[in-house]
Amino acid sequence: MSARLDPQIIQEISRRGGFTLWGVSNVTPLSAFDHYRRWITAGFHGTMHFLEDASGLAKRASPRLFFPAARSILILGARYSGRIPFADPGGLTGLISAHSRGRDYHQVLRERAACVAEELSRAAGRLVEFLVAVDSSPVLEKPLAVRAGLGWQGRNSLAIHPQEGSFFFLTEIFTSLELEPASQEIPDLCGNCRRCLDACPTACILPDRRIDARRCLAYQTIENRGSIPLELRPLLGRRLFGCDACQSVCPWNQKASEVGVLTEFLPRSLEDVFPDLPVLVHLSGAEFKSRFTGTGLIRARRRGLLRNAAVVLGNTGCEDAVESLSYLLFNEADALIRGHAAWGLGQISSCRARDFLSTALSRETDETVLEEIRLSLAEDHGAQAGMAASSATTAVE
Ligand code: B12
Ligand code: SF4
Ligand code: SF4
Repeated sequence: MSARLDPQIIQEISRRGGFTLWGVSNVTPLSAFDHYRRWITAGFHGTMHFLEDASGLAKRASPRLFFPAARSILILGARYSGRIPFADPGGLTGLISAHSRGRDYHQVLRERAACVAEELSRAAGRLVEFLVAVDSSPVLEKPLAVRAGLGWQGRNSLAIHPQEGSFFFLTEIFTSLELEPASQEIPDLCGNCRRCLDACPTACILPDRRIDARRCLAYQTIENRGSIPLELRPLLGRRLFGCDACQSVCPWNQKASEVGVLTEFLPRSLEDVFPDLPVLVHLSGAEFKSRFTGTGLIRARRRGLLRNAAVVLGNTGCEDAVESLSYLLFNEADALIRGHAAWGLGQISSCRARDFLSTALSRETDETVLEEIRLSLAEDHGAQAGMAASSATTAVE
């Protein structure tokens, strides 16, 4: 058997690959899987059915099954920035969360991790088998990161490092190399803090460090393919894609520096952080693709993003939003988007907004949209719109 790679070499190769955090885990079963299984059984994953298939469950429980050739797992952390480098333009703009303001992290990290794996292979002086996982693979990334000494799982459920906070992505290289596993874990440093629980707009953080994803605004704006539940829509504020509330308030992020943040994840323009919503609602399918291919926003698809835009426009409570919302209500082919546009107009509830709703009532043919229009006309949204507007102005996080 050949000698194990020197940890110093692994560190240098990881750093060169752009990863500021690294650690090694063995491939033995993860006890955290028990919490995961209970989470699935309770239905907290909502419609993310890819998280529940039988073969995926077995692989999450036992990482060895994910890549039978693996002897070790190198877990890597790559930083993105939690700060906003532009002044908030306000008005009819939405907010994109910190993890999606640059290039799609899946693509970037897959490429970078493959380079790291090849360098490791060269350093080992022999051909090494490896398989890279980033996010979408059936791997319990956070419990593995804890086992490899990258951080602890905070009350908001995310992996946190004492110097780097939690604004980092996880990537794993499953490898046939025998690497020295981390000798100790970073202890839980949440202490008595409960800031993330207090800041979560929907109170979806469970007492045992798991999330009821169905109520999480990241799930609603990114993963949910259908209608956003009525009671959650005002809580979106101006969040167009993702949510950072439970990370922004975390003291470990407030004291973290920006050293090592990957430039691929930085926004290139104001629009990458605060997109102009009237521009967005006019995007055709082809224009949407051309603007968002290569970014994480493509995951929500045009349908999801315009649905979210309609909710955010409604949450502004602003008369200026009526034009964009009525444009969607009368011109959009997708009933899901028209329905949310009707809701948005109901939130504004000015004479003009109500006129548009009444006109649509006589023209609309889709029953789900008609239901949204009726609800919007029946309810007095004045008070709610005021509430939403105030949450919208405080949502830069
Ligand atoms: C599904 C998923 C989601 C879902 C569900 C989130 C969740 N927390 O479960 C939704 C869509 C809501 C989501 C949102 C986000 N996500 Co996400 N998501 C995932 C994914 C694919 C699986 C997570 C999972 O297994 N959840 C199920 C629960 C049960 O597992 P868990 O959170 O690990 O819970 C464990 C603990 O509760 C532990 N446990 C139980 N009891 C106890 C008790 C104690 C004391 C302790 C210590 C632990 C413990 O056991 C559980 C099982 O392992 C991972 C990638 C991956 N393959 O792992 C990314 C991942 C977790 N997401 C990530 C990110 C960036 C986000 C967002 C920040 C994006 C955004 N800004 O909008 C938000 C954050 C929301 C939040 N607070 O979690 C990163 C997190 C990086 C990090 N530093 O931790 C990951 C790792 C992706 C990546 N490759 O970087 N996400
Ligand atoms: S991402 Fe937002 S909604 Fe989800 S747990 Fe964190 S604060 Fe709550
Ligand atoms: S905000 Fe406080 S409780 Fe929540 S994860 Fe950070 S340190 Fe832990």
